[in-house]
Parts: sequence; C-alpha cells; structure tokens
Amino acid sequence: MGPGLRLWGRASSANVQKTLWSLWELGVSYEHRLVGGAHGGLDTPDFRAMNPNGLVPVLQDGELTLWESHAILRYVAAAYGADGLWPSDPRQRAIADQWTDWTAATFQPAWISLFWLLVRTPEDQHDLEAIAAAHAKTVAALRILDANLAERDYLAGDRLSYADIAAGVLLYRWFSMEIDRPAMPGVENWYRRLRESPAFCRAVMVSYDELIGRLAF
Ligand SMILES: N[C@@H](CCC(=O)N[C@@H](CS)C(=O)NCC(=O)O)C(=O)O
Repeated sequence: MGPGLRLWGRASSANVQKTLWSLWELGVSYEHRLVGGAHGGLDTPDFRAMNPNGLVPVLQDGELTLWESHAILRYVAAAYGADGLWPSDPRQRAIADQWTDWTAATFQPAWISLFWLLVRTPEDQHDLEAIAAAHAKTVAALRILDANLAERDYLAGDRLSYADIAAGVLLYRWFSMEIDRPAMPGVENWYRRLRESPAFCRAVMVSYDELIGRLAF
C-alpha cells in the first residue's frame, strides 16, 4: 500500500473511475474524498491549490499531488504496477502511451460529446444532427480500436496495461447507451475480457443515473 494515498473525486466521473479501476486492479489502499458534482467542493481555495482547474480526479501520495487522469494512471501504474499495468519494455510502453494519448486527444472527446448530447442533455433539448455527428466520430474511433484488437487481446499486447484503463473505462456507457452499435468483434471481445476483472466491474459498471438529463456539472 502507498503511504497515505488519497483520491479526490466523485465515483460517477469516468476520469475518476480510471483511478479507481487502477487502484483496485493493483490492490492499493487509499482514502476516498467525495468531491465534485452534487458533492461540490471544487471551488474552495484548498481544492484549487491542489488542482487550479477545479476538476477531478486529484491523487495525493505522500508529498505528491497530481491531477489529469492519464498522468495519475501512469503514476499509479509505474509506482504500484511494475510489470503489471506498467509495461517494463520501453517499446511496449510507447504503444501503451500511444493509445492513452489517443484516448485523450481523439476517442474520449468524441465519446464525451456523444454522452453529453445524448445522456446529459434533457431529452426535450436533444439536437439530433449533433448527436449523429458525435455518434459518427465515436464509431470512427471505435473502429480504430477494433482493428487493433483484432490482432491482440489488449491494446498494448497480451496483457492489461494502463492504456486499457484509459480507453476501456468508456465502454460500459457505450454499451449501455440507447444508440446504434455497429458490430465490432474486437471491441466486443475486449469488453468481455475487461468484465472478467472485478476491479473493472466495481469501478466502471456503476449506475450513471445521477448524470441523466443533468447539465449542471
Ligand atoms: N482532462 C481532465 C478532465 C477532468 C474532468 O473533466 N473532470 C470532470 C469529471 S469527469 C469534473 O471534474 N467535473 C466537475 C464536477 O464533477 O463537478 C482529466 O482527465 O482528469
């Protein structure tokens, strides 16, 4: 266990779920402070001193205070997941980085836009054209994942790495949203493999009812 690990963030946030999944996957103990969303607490001077963006997740480990979910993910994997979530071979780690950064730059923005337009926006305000455009972008990104996963079990090879956590955290909502899902056997098999992890089920497969029709946070 880490010396005084503390996670700040509501458990319904996909970005917080990346941290929760990684900590549970590695069996690392931590203290959880629920902030953000209905819990509030992101505008206090103390929280802003930890993260000037006023967003979750934030992870503290001893003297270290860290924000940005993928930086946190890499840190947890490097500090607590050597040869587990953190590939020791630099080439394999570079591939994990490639998928992690691509998730931040391409996949998650498409997915988040779809989630906000379809789930977080109240139904009477739905913009069908914008939903269709965000759906097309999300499907295009998923097809890139699907082609990679036709060749291997996990994004960076034959075992779970932090890249699978960054991208895989988005799958539960994709597969439970009311939307057309073109067949993608690589992604579907990957999702089945991820669901074999109790840490994935506990962190990610949780209700997001509190976010439905809610634009406030
Ligand atoms: N790029 C940041 C984004 C963080 C972010 O947008 N966090 C959202 C939750 S997913 C947040 O704090 N929203 C305000 C709230 O929950 O009150 C990361 O990956 O950590």
